Amino acid sequence: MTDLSPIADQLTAQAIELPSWAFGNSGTRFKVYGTPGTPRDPFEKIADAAQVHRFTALAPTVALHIPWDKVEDYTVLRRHAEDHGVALGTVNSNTFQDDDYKFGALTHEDAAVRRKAIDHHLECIDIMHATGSRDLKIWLAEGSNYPGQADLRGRQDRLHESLSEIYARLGDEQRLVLEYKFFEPAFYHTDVPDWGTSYAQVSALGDQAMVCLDTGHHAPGTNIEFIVMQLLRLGKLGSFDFNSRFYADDDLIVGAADPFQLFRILFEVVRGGGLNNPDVAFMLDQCHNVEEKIPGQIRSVLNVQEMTARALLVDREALSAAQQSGDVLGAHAIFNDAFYTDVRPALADWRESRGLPRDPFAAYAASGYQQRIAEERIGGTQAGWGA
Ligand code: LRH
Ligand code: MN
Ligand code: MN
Repeated sequence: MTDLSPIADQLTAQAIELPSWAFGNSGTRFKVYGTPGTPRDPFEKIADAAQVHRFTALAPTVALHIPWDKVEDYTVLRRHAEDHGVALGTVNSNTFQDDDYKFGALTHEDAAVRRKAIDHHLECIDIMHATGSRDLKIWLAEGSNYPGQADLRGRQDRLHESLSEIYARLGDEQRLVLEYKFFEPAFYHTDVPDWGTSYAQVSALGDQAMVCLDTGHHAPGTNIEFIVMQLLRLGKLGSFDFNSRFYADDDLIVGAADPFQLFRILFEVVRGGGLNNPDVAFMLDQCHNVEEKIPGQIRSVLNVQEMTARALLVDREALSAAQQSGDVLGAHAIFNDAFYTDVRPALADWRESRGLPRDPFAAYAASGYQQRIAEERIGGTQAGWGA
């Protein structure tokens, strides 16, 4: 059995933020399948997220998306979360579901549209004060479909102006994280397509602005762990949106498509001092279209934990020695030895020693929670692309 005691403290400190939208119904543009028990409002989404934390102790916070999670009084939502043993986390803005934003929001040619989009972000910051959230996460669905359609340079300049106004409103303890994505919904150019653009924009704002890296937002074949290394090296990796993909922005369970890639990313996190580092938020950004949502999130946080444990098990001293001596295959073998270590039995023991269930899936199933919500909740909301 793998001895986890040397890395137990780091595992215990691990915290992964859940997206509220993972608990609602979602799907593709072809069909959204309803699931019995789907939350009808943000309060129920948070109650469901709390179940993931209850059985894993890995997910103490829940990210909100505004306006999907709009409520009358956010201090009530905050207390509700606390009553369920979790806290509210990152606030995500949304400038991609309004007719006014057809040709952009923060980059729009029309000052009135930019004003509306900036005001939405200022409202998000007000919400963050009420929820106690630190991070405002901005992902922009802005770009163009045809060469010549848009003034690429002008949009970049307007983006800087808009972000500056939002940034100026942040409290001392708050941060702005700017997420990039290489395409979709725009198919020719995107205004924040890559880490370099995000880095350039946030660097121009100041220390409280960081980059958000969504693992599904890169072209196939991109060496994501290299980007992780570079952003950590530059002190600008603010957060992860973890998920996995086979093709594009698939939003599947993290670690499902390419566990080795997740391992390589987490190794660079460990190597670069990003683990248990308050500057780096570990979030999930996933949708569960065909699988059960709460167990889907349990699977996700366990996948991250398992790969974190393996990344922590890399014999870094031996690896450095092999690297320095030019021992190509030796270094590769040391790296892979950790990747191929099955840490699951040891993590079950570790959970038990902390008063947690050895098998969180079995414990959740036995709790009766799923049956209860399926009976009680009629008429759930669609996550994300609807309510
Ligand atoms: C965009 C994105 C972004 C959104 C979320 C719902 O593709 O990754 O983080 O806020 O999806
Ligand atoms: Mn994302
Ligand atoms: Mn995405």
